[in-house]
Amino acid sequence: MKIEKMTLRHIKMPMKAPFTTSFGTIDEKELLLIEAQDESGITGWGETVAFVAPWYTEETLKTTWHMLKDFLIPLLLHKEVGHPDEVTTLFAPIRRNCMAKASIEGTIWDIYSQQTKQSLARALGGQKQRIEVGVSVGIQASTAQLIEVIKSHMEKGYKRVKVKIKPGYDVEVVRTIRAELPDLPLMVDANSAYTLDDIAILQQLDDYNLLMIEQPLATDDIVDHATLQKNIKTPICLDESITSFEDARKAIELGSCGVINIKIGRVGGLTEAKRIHDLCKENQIPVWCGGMLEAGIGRAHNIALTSLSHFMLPGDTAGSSHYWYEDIINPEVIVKNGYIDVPQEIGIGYTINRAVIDKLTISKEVYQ
Ligand code: OSB
Ligand code: MG
Repeated sequence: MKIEKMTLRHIKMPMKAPFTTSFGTIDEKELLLIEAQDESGITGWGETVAFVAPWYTEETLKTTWHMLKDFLIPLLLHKEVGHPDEVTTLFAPIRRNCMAKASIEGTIWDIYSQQTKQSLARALGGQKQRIEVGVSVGIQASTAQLIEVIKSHMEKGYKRVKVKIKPGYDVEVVRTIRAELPDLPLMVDANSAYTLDDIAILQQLDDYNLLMIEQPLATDDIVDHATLQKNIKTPICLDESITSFEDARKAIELGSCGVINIKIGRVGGLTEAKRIHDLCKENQIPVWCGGMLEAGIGRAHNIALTSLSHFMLPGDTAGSSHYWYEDIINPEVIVKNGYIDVPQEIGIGYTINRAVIDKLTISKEVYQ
């Protein structure tokens, strides 16, 4: 295929409920959509997951726009691409900027799956017909409110609950949840809010039968996490620290984690995500698909990726209605009894809702 035209749109979506982590609150989501068209008129879509501020990783909406416009789009436009894996080679001269790379690589996987007349899930090698999903709950105003929110998600059938923690909002919160909901499949995510000085607090979390503790220490660390893992029983799940296959290989070698959360944007695309999946499978490190409050296109890519066999734990891919009044795809993503059906249609398996996208668009640029 040859990409002959790319359209970049900046959209802003109101969220049904604000989402609070150890670093702040998001109450609306801004993102870039990339629409790529090949020489035969097939279009593929991608979505950026970087936030407006660099609290999760260093990328932001504006850095992804800059990388796409000034480097990545020029590298891809009018070039012959055989297989989506080749995009990694094409982008090799550009350091990091994983979220920008992933968003554009997604368009190529989408077009490739349409060209080869298969679902995106199948093009990636996915076999599951349906995937298990959980839900990530942000920091709430009170523990009573948190428990109410958790109960409402359990009623909807979600397979596990993740709660955000931060220093001062941790052991006591987990103790209260456990007292009320002893059998809940529960995990916590710190988004890097602790250091090794907090080891005594993190050790106390061992008493509450948590599935895992996600990213307790620094975003770029795998050394201190290895030390921590030797001192706690609960498996550590790395999120921010794993930005590539090489990071995953080293973390596994060092014993820095027992679980890895794979996010397409964080690792630079579906090809790298699949490589990390395969590595973890070989090394018996369970993986699950993380979430970045994606709109429908990113969500569809997450569902396709999660259909790979070693995504053996419920991910953070909740249903569209958990986040959005109106999603940018049709139908929206539906969760039933904690499962999402993996679309079997050609491509991502959802249609793009251009009317909603037009309504949400702040600006747009065309490259050809
Ligand atoms: O750390 O997994 C995270 C949301 C934004 C940024 C980082 C994270 C999250 C979530 C929510 O936990 C996942 C989701 O519902 O998409
Ligand atoms: Mg996380």
